[in-house]
Amino acid sequence: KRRSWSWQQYLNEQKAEAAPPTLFTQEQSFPSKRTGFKVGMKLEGIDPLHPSMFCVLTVAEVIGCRLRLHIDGYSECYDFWVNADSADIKPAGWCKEHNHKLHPPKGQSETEFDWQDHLQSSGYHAAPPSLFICRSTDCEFQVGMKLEAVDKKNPGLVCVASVADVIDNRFLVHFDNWDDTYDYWCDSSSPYIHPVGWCEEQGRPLTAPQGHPSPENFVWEDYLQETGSTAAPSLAFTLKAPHGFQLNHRLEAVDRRNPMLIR
Ligand code: MLY
Repeated sequence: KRRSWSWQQYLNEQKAEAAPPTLFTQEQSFPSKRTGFKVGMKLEGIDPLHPSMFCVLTVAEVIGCRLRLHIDGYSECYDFWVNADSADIKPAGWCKEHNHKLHPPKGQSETEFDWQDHLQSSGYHAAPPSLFICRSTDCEFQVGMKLEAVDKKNPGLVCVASVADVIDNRFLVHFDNWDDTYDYWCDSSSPYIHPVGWCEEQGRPLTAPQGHPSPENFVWEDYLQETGSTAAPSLAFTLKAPHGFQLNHRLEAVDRRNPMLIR
């Protein structure tokens, strides 16, 4: 008896890959959409006031698909809301696995913090990794690359900036010699970032790094040399975030001429 048609067999025969389910983003309709996150679950995530910092978090409240997150060991006044599909949250253990610094709960040292102990002593559980959205890890920007970026807190300024961190398809813009409170996460399609040389080309002023000996005479070439860094390649700046689909990915699609059929 012939075996019925199967995706797995077909993909093997065609030496093709299934388009990853994560590429089919669901629309989240707030507030009716439910989320699997529950009050008390613990996780890791970006502190919105210090975007360069990953902190130990607890879900404090859930409404629809929105979560109020509490930073362990700190006052409730630092609690913040995210959508459950936020790119800013990661499962417990993510930082260690991806070589990122995890800011421990207040009062604990970085070296002594241990997730197992923390969960055990608090009696809470880690949010299951399946609740977090998998994301494309395509990013042409690398830590240390230089660029010109708008300071979102002073939007009239385009400034000398660096890629300070890369996670999935996003990167952290940091302004040279300023503190991290000006930092922000963006992807390659952000309208706030430009390649080295953009200001000159546009005849606009470029704000030099803080403390630069002669900010009026800032020259990229010299600065790159002094700092031993490279400019982010201009081709890395895109119009639209890359979608992640690749040539030859196989998928199921409605036949438009016969919309009852999914082939
Ligand atoms: N007047 C402000 C401007 C700060 C700009 C910081 N950007 C470049 C990151 C100040 O001096 O604090």
